[in-house]
Amino acid sequence: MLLHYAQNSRAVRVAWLLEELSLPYTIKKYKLGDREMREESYKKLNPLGRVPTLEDGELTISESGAIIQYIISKYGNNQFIPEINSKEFPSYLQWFHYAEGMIMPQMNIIVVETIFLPPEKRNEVNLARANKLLSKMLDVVEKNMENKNYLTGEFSAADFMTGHAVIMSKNLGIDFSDKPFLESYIKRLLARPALNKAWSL
Ligand SMILES: N[C@@H](CCC(=O)N[C@@H](CS)C(=O)NCC(=O)O)C(=O)O
Repeated sequence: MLLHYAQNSRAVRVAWLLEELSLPYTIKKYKLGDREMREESYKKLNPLGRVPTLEDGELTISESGAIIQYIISKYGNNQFIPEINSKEFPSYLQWFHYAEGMIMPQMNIIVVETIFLPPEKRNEVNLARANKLLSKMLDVVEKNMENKNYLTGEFSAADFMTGHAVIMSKNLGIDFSDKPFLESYIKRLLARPALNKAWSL
C-alpha cells in the first residue's frame, strides 16, 4: 500500500491505523499547499489534490474515513470495530463520523480565515462563529469522555477519526481549559506509539 501523506494532515489518521495494525506500507510525502499536490499526475489519483489518498495495487481511494474502513475490512480482520450487535456499535458509528461531520467543517473555516486568506480578505464574523461552534462541538465530546478512556469505551476506529480531530483542534489553539477530560484523552492517545510514529513520518 502507498499512502499519500502530509504532516499535520488527516493522512496521519491512516498512517496511525497502519501502524496499529503493523501493516507494511510506503508513503509519498507532501507539504500541505505543495504545488505537487496540484499537479495533473496527482489529480488523477485525487481530483481535489488533497491528502490522504491510498493506492493499493490497482485501487485508489481517498477520504480518510473511507480509507480506514477499507483497510480494517480488507486487512484488519475488523479490528477496532465493535461487534455489530454490541451496544458500543452505534456509538462507534456516531463518533467515527463526528470528526468530518461536525468538527472539521469548523476547523476548515478557522484555517481559511487565519492562515489561507490574506489579512484584507479575512472575515472576523465568520472566524468568531467558527470558533464558538468548534468549542460547542468539542463540549459534546468532552461530556462523552467523562467516564471513558476512549470514545466508545475500548479503543476503536472512531478514535482515529474524532480523536485525531480533537488533537488537531488543540494544535490549532482552541482553548481546552474547560475541557479536562479531553486533555486527558489527548494525553492517552499521544501515549500510543503508533500515533507517535504516524505523526512524525
Ligand atoms: N474529507 C477529506 C478531507 C481531505 C482534506 O481536506 N485534506 C487536507 C489536509 S487535512 C488537504 O489535503 N488540504 C490541502 C489543500 O486544501 O490544498 C478526508 O477526510 O480525507
